[in-house]
Amino acid sequence: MKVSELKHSGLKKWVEEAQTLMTPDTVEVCDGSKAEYDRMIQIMKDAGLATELNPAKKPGCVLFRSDPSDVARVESNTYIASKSQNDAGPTNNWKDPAELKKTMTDLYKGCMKGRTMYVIPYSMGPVGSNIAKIGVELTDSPYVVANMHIMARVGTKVLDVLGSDGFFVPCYHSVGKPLGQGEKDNGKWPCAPLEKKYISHFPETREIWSYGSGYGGNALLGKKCLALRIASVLARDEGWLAEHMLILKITNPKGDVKYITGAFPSACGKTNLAMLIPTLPGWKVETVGDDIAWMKFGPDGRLYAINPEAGFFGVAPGTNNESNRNAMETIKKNTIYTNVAITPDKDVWWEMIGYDAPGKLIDWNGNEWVQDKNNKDQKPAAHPNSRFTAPASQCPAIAKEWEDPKGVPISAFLFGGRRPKTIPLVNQAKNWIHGVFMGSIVGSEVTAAALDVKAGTIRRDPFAMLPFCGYHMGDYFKHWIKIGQGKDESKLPKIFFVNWFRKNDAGKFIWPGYGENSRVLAWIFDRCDGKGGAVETPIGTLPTPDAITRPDGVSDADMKEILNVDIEGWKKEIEDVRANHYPKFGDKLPKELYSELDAIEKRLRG
Ligand code: OXD
Ligand code: MN
Repeated sequence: MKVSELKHSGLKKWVEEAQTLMTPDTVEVCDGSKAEYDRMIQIMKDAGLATELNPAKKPGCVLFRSDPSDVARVESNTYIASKSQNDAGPTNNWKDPAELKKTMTDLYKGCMKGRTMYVIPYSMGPVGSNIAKIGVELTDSPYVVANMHIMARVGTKVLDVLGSDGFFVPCYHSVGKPLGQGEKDNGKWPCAPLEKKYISHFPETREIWSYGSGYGGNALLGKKCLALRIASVLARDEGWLAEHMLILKITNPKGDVKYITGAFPSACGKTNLAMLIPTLPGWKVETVGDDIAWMKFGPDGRLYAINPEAGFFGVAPGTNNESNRNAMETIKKNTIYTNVAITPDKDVWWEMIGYDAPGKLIDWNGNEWVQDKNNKDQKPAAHPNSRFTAPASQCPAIAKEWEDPKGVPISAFLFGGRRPKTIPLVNQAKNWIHGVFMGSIVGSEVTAAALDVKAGTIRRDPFAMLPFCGYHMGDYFKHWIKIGQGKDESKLPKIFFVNWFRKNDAGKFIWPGYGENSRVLAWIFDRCDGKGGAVETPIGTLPTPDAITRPDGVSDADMKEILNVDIEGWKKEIEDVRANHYPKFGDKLPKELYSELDAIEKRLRG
């Protein structure tokens, strides 16, 4: 389809203006077809950017290597440009929208020279669902087009729903590397240097402008930019929730079904939990989503969730048949790999894939790499934030309801993070507001998903939304409190804090995690029906010592330790929240949360 054929006059005008500004050689409106996807991959093979993997082992799969400077989300260059700085809040990078647009307009001038501008109409959520939202991304990256084909619903069917005057979120994206006369990428991933990367959000006008990066959340604008940062603002204004949460379906041995969502900071195993294979006999877990949940109240007063995405953009290292067999099955075909290593027979390999590197690999930088297990300092073959992009429909555990436009009714919210000490295996909130308090203090040991945070330290990441909330976090907490106000609490999801990552004094994980987490999910399932052995403690409702069955290797003493209320540790936790965490949100921090803090402290003092 040509731009002139676009039926939506606002869309047509916006695309034409962008064309004048960015001066691409050609413009293409994406139809979302398989032929289009294949053509994008071919263009990138021809440009030396995509390598076809062994069709006997990984049919329909390709590998990309990004520029070493463009390997993760850049939070330092991510902006919330609301009119007032106070609306973005102290935890977002703020810029004045008019100034930022001026700076970026200068960058966008002529930025697509020598390239094609692709117009990608996309739907976050099943096409036509009343929970779904439409975005249109303009990009000069065929890599982005191909990834968007997998991660969202794209093309003509979205334009049909948009009609001649529907609402869409306009999204600009350019890799920021115009080509001179006759110049080609020649196998070099195009992007701009760090100081020219901008991932900008304009919450009042619902716009996204991204420049200079071709990687993940910086460039696939439906995911973090639309489905979280812009959607969080829409959700606040319209009374719903846009959350950084997985959605799973769990069935007990009697065949009763519940749906659970969970918020965990990046790199805490959300994808693994969403695809968990229970070790508990008779239980079944199926996947609805692994990263984002949009939730609205249904006519029955319950919260219904949809997964706005259509694919998984998962971290490869650590994914193996033990940690996530369903993911390993999902990514056997039709998958885009980025920054993993490649074996001599053109299969993929990464750290902790479950077997040794077979021979001489090519690492994510394109260099020869031979595994040296004696060298603890050997650089990894796959980048720690290397990824797979795979269609959700290929997941063997995908729930049949995953595309239900109504969404699925949620019984429980989980919050969690990597916490080696203090935080017990599982802890149920006493009520909604206590649960909001739990969400507000989520923290985790930092790993590699973001480029610019130091590994190894504990970063508080309330609701796992700190990098993804499009407005002031204090107002966000208020929104969560409001969602529960005046509601029948029996219909609201029950809230739980979980921690699979407790370590003993030798630094070893006490709880085996993965499939064994089904034991904890089973307790949560029963608690939603008011069952399951439970004791009231100063920090919340904990399982009785025998309420959760022991996996192999977990002794009674271990269990006691991870279900213990560490009074001294909690006093420190409370002190840290009061002194260092809550003050970050200034006077917008809801007083209800300080009251919760006071109440827990009082209970801890006994
Ligand atoms: C992700 C994240 O999902 O960083 O990639 O949270
Ligand atoms: Mn995420």
